[in-house]
Amino acid sequence: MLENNITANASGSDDFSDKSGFDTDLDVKTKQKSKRPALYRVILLNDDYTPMEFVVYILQELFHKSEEEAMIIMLTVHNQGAGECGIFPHEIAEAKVAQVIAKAQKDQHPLKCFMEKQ
Ligand code: TYC
Repeated sequence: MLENNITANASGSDDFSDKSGFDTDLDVKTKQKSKRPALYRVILLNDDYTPMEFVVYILQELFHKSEEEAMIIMLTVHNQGAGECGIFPHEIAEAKVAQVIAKAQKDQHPLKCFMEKQ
């Protein structure tokens, strides 16, 4: 990611003063910074009620996992309490979490999902 930082300085001591005595010069500095976007893990939590098949379906449908990958992640969450579905930039992670929660609510499952900074 490229970012332009422009700094205007109207209070420096070098020397374009008008008759009023105010400093009228404008220093414009432009620098380019390369920045990686922050990444976020999307985490699923275990519960006692959401059907295993529903979790596998979510992982395939929203996180583009194969059936085998989805099964492994689902069983990891089931056995360990939590597990990662993917790592995304902030906006995408936010959208994935919202989609999981919307689908779970629609089918009245208590499935919980959240994001955390990587
Ligand atoms: N523990 C659930 C069950 O036994 C299955 C499950 C797995 C639920 C993963 C949520 O994120 C989850 N039906």
